[in-house]
Amino acid sequence: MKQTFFVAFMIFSLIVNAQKYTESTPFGFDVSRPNIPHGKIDTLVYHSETVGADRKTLIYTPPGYSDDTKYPVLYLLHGIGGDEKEWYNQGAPQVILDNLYAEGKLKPMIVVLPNGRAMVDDRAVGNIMAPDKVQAFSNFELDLLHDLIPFVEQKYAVLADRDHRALAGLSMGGGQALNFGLGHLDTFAWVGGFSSAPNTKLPEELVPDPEKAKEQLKLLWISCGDQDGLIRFSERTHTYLTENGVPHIYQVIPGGYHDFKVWKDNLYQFSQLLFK
Ligand code: FER
Repeated sequence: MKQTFFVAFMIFSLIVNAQKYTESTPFGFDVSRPNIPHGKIDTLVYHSETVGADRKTLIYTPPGYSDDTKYPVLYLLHGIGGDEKEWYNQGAPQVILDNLYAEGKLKPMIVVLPNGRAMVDDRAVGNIMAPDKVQAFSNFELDLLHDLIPFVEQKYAVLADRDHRALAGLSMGGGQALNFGLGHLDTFAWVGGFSSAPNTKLPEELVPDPEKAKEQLKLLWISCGDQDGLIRFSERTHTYLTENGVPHIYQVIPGGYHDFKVWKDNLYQFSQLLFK
């Protein structure tokens, strides 16, 4: 009898693990394929009234981008040690997304990779934890809403409404995405926090009106590696959302640390859900 239970348990485990496996990223998802169409990464400069300076942003346009079509936009934010090039240098978003387009798995979208440290010297140098630098991640809210989004929307062929705007980020950028996205549901309908940092507002401040959030959100994605020392910030948000009946995806990545393995996996999965 014991043996029967053991065998049944083993079969059950295999099925559960197989499902987990198929959910995660397939081999080669982040390896550049030469024989498929490629999108384009450009560095642009916009004037920020908020900061009082010209600021850089990277922008990825999808393969076959044309001014004759209007595109939705994902704003994708970096972490405390990064800048507008962090995703590009370490996360290969252009490779991951090119590959997804080649497989027909992605709605065509523009991806904006801003510098989320809204201050005159926005480089990730010196003490990246210095209070003025941490404060600059919070100040980015106004830069994003009043300077960057209007710039993107006059420069590119963009669907300029909440249903076609997504905001996501990693760590400090995850906190920003949850704070600004959930704080401005009239601007963003798609929100994702990857391994969100301690800058994430308390859940009851993030979502003071669960009914409104339920009505307005198209997607709320929260994820974190189970080995990440910051997981409690994702967990407490998830618990509150569950208690208040706000639909969301909560993904805990087994064996996941605070690194780009997790964030690339997140981008791969999150991007496929957008604008559908
Ligand atoms: C902190 C720990 C981590 C913190 C920020 C972080 C502002 C951010 C980490 C990252 O962006 O990777 O105490 O305080």
